[in-house]
Amino acid sequence: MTQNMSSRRHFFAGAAASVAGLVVARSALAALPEPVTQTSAATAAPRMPNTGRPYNPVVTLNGWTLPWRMNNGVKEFHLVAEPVVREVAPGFVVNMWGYNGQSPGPTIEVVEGDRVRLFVTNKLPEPTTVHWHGQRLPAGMDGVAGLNQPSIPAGKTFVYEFDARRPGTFMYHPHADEMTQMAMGMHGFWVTHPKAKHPLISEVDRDFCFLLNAFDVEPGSRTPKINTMTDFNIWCWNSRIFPGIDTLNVRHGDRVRIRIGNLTMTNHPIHLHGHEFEVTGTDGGPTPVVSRWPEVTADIAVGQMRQLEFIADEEGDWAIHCHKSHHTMNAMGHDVPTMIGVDHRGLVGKIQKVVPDYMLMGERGMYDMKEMEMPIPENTAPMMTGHGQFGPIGMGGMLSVLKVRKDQKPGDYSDPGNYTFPPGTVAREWTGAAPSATRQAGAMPAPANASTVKRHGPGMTH
Ligand SMILES: [Cu+2]
Repeated sequence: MTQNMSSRRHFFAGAAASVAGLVVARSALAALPEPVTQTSAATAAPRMPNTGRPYNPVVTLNGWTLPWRMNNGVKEFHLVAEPVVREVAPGFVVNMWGYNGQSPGPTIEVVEGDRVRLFVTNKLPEPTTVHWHGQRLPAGMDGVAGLNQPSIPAGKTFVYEFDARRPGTFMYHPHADEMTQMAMGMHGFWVTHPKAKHPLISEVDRDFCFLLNAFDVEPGSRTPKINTMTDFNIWCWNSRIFPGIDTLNVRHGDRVRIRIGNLTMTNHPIHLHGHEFEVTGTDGGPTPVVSRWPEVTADIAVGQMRQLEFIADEEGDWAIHCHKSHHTMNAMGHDVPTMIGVDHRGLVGKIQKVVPDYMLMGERGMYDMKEMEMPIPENTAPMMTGHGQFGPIGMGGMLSVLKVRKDQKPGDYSDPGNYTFPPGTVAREWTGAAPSATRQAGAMPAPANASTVKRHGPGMTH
């Protein structure tokens, strides 16, 4: 680990040095729109369009929308690909690559039919490109390095230009050294709003978007491992983890759309509590009405985007999360054995000979850990954390809360705080006589150590 860390340090020291050398000449940038940088990881208010056709803007969870300049009827954006420091959760920052100060990059919002010009300045220590995932455009604008264009060398600015031909939900990301650049956090959201009423695109009261992304950050370090193929440990929405992901705050009765894109290496079944939704669109466009059915979980495969829509007609605080339970956890050592049912008395010393990192935890499940607030290395997210009004929530990663409130004002996206549960509507301890429990006939009697789970060898935690 020491060696890894020092080689990472060298890598980044080198990267920083070469980035410092890449001062883009002012004169060269004179004709470009001034790049806009965001330093905060907070959810920005929706950006109302001040030029061009009107539309109802989206809200990017823990993100923001890039302003544009109108130049002779063309919307001009300026993306800057650069190393960034992203606060993934309070107290946990990660060295990433991104755009305009953040990972993910800013959301780009345009209207169907807009002529769009995107300047991309490369402040990374290596070449990059931008691929505009899902867009109809000339092949030379599609951004695959070598296939569609020469890559953008470090220090250079390229320009992309095309018409936003179809409305929908898209994303952008590099198509040059993808393994490194995507693993480091380079991606962003793109929404093309319809130019007029569209039979398959409903007008919604709230329109949220976020990307699913993942990193492999060794506890105690702050730079992702870029060669990781499947063993990611930081499961993010827009490069944030619970409890760092902002809540989705809506007014009771609102029609809500949530747009989600998956840029990780695995699928994520996104599950919403308390409501049924329909998938009204993909990155391929709005779905035909006859193809829609009610769901409470939508699986979002790698490289896919989904638009979920529903009426928020149940007041309360409702979890929305990935249904893979390892994705609602934060960084954990990978060699933690399953210890449920193990009697620890007098065993810690012996176990530590076999499992050096072993701590006295987990014998009644992992629930203990969320209350223990275990000591953890500096700059590491706790494995599970976050508190609700009834206590610790015991999850991390890909989790947020849909807050549905009658008194949330239209257009107000601020967090209304805890839900006030109507009296008598919360599950509670039963203190009366309990009805006798029925067990399945013929069930085997449980042995004394019934809850012992056999360990299948080191690292068997998945
Ligand atoms: Cu997941």
